Amino acid sequence: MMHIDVISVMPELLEGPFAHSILKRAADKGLLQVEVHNLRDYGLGKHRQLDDYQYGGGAGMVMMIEPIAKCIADLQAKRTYDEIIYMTPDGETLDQGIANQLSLKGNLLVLCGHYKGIDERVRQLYVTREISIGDYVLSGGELAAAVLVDSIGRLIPGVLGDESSALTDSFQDGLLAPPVYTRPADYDGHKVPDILLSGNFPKIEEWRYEQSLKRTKERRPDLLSED
Ligand code: 6GU
Repeated sequence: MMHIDVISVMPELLEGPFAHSILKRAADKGLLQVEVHNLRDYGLGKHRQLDDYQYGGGAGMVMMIEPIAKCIADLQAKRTYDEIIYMTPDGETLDQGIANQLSLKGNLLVLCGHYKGIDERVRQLYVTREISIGDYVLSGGELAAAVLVDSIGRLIPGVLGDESSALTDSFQDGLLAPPVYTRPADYDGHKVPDILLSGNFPKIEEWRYEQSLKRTKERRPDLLSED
């Protein structure tokens, strides 16, 4: 079973996403276990301090290395990690390829940043991979971690009900997904394309591929010109 530990100063932010959605299904099926660890438990002194002013001056507090190091050491006593991932806007941008790669791993540790960031030495000494979820700034890494873990969890074989459904996602083949329809076949004169009602599956697959290509050209030409 895949295991993902998440270190956070705001574990409440992660409870909702992990208790519901696809991740709950994955946990119930014994395919993925996600555990959130409260960094506050490792804070320094009676105030359980986690952050301090930055050397050299400047606005914003920085997360100290000692609580993070203690927390990681505790977790490493139980598990060996394939990757220690730091969620940060200056990391590599998450895409389907990264989610695919990480879904094949056994144990992951995900560290959520807060405040102005974490002491650079945490990154040098512990972090093996740095991931962002896009070019905008969130107040903390928690929501980004929820996105990352969801994108990984749904790719673990057996998590999704229909085994093939992750394969037909947008991006899985480098293209956007084609349009889909369900009942009624005619909604107030707005009809479902005839081909989908034809029962001719090879033709339907061809149509879907054409639609994927058309949609990708129109909306995301960058996906077609890469590599
Ligand atoms: Cl991983 N963290 C924060 N704080 N903001 C982000 C992000 C991560 N990815 C995009 N924006």
